[in-house]
Amino acid sequence: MRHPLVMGNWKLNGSKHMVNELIAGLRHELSDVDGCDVAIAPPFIYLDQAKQAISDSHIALGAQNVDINLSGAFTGETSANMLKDIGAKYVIIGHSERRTYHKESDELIAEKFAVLKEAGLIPVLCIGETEAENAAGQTQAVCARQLDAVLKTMGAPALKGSVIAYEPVWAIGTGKSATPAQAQAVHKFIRDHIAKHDADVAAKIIIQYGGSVNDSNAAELFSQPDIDGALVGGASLKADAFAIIVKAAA
Ligand code: G2H
Repeated sequence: MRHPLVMGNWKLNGSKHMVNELIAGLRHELSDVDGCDVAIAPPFIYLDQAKQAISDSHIALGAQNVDINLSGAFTGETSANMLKDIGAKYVIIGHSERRTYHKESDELIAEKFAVLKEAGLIPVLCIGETEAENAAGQTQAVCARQLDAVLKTMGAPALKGSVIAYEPVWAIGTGKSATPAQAQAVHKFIRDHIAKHDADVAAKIIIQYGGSVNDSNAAELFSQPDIDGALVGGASLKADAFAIIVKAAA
């Protein structure tokens, strides 16, 4: 039985005031939630503040990115060891916004996956097709290619304990979520693809859905057999909406 994970990806949003307010709201709303792992991924600059604010709660800390280097002359970057040091548990990699705006390749993302595993952090590997790729019937091929970049360099055992987030790019921040049936079909494809390499890893790996998840559509998405929680963007910025999503997964 897989334990779902609902994670808030705050993206480029927040302030010192908002971090404290939102986390106080989450602590209040989620105090009695059991049966679902919960995490938040604030911007780097607020990670330490957030870590203090979630202390003694069951909310875990995530980060939104990592560099492949551990130290040295890499201006503006943050290493896996630094994230570990600050108390992060999860790190999002391969988000389509980084693939698009920062030109991150499948190969670079596989390197990020490797440094996170080495540091003992849990990668949340985002994969998913664009609208054009979807229209061209390439959804499975794109997801397979993005997964294979990690599988080829690391092997299937490296996926053990990691998290996959299927995020169709056309559904991100658009208010146009994939339907539960659409998402389920791709989640099943992802699990079957991993099973070709390692059936046990495939059966146990958490595959989140991401893309316009909100308090109205979460429950139906989570009712699908291969959807194990969500990576939530916009709706993670409001404690009440995020709590409804978490409770729908629990
Ligand atoms: C997809 C998601 C969070 P949103 O990027 O990763 O964002 O829920 O705003 O579509």
